[in-house]
Amino acid sequence: ASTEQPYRTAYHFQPPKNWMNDPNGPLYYKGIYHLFYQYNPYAAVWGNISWAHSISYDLVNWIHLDHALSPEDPFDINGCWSGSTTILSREKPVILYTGSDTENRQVQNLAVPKNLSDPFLVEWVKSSHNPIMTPVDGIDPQNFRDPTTAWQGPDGLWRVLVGNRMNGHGRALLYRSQDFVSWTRSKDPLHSSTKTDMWECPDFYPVAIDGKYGVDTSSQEKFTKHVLKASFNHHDYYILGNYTPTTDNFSVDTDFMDNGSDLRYDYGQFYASKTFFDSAKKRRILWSWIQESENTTYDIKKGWSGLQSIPRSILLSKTGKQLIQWPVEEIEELRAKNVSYQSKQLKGGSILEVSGITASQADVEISFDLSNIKEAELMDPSWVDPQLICSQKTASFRGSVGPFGILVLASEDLTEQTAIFFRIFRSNGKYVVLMCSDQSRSSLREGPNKASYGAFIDIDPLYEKISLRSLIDHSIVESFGGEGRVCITARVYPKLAIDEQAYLFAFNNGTFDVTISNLNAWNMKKAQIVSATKRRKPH
Ligand code: DQQ
Repeated sequence: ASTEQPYRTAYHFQPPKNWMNDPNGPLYYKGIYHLFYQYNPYAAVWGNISWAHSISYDLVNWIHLDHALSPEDPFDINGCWSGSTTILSREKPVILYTGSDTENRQVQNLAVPKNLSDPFLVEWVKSSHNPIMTPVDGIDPQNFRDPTTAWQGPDGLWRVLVGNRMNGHGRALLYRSQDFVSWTRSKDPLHSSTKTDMWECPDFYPVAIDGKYGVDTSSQEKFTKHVLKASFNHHDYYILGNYTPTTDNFSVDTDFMDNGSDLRYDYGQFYASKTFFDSAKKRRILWSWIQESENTTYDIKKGWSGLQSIPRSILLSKTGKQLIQWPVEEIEELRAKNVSYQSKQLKGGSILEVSGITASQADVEISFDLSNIKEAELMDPSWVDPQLICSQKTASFRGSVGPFGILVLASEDLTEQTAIFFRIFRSNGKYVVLMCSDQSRSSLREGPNKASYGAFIDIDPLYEKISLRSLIDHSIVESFGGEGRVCITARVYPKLAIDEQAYLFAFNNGTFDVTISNLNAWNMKKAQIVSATKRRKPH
């Protein structure tokens, strides 16, 4: 960040300039992490979509390479849209992606590395068989895109999903292939829903039951559940179920938009995400596009648009009912100066400044002990929409047990603040914990969208501390409640609280006292993100 560019981040992935959207084909190969992404080489708005390509040894520091795919062939002339990579036998990675063809039809294409002995996989060759899947047999050519990473069944055939819309509803088409070039569509989609619109960027992968490790996409381990993610309605939703590879039957535990079930990777700004299996550390890692919350005119003015989330490792929770996400451990290498408190009482209606670190670029962990939990407010049965409760009961709205949490990217006088906090309610002898990210006072500027985000979090405060971790990086705050049970990402654009003028506080705006059992805050160093492009010419 600089005076002219106060919203550039220090340790989130971003290209030097222009438009970026979906992460594509993330991959670990021969000691190197690869990230491809939807990119406009010419402007800070969507268009001319190419696959930009960057590599890393640690998921923190990155080197930008030449673009892997550019829209220059009849089968992708109107854009090289989203897709995935799959590692075939004998360590051969391939790309499947959507092309928007000469007639603006969506088709699926294949590309392979030009030179497998180049560990950076800089050059990619599009298959002479392209397009390899076309919108035939009644498939809507405008809604046929975003192939997943393929997986291999016990019969040796490869399977892949493609997002699709039929009669206004979302579905994941299933294709099978022996040779990865000729694909046959299965009669039935893997899954579909009448309650959602088009599914963009589907993702389908196993997670271990009661396990500490991620699972390879083609794994046939028994003790797994499968996750199906689809992007629609501006959010990334997922469902859990049991997948039988012999029949390709996916029987779900809960379905999309079922009564009250609204499982999302993130309850803030987070879209078109994609996972991959990291065979080096045996973990599954999630990447996601984090959009701006500002208007396009401002994107053009600042010359860039879009971030990627900090990659998160994903596991199934002990309850088996949801996923747990946590920033990859490598990000902790950037932790520098630390301040910490233990057993600090936070009286009702009080605020505590956490000084001594650069609060615009920080990693904060805090946990709370509640002693007066029985005094929690009664939950009104009509309060079913957590985001709505968070936007009505903002951080400045007094409660009993809560709101307590942190104020980040705050100005010294607190006129600017982004509040991440919890409120506890009582309901039928049980406790309900609400987590909010309140952007309503995040900026004195008029332009940004300041909507609040929120979710209920599966914590029983009688038995557990309430914990929060927030990664703060100039214009993004990624928050993880209850050790990764609820994630909320917000984009904010403070006018005063920039660089050294940003402050961090813990606060309790309930009537009852709470105790900070532990607080740790670190300055974050800047990640090294550099360019090593040969062919790209300046425009
Ligand atoms: N972005 C891509 C599409 C995808 C959408 C185009 C999701 O392939 O459906 O840039 O953000």
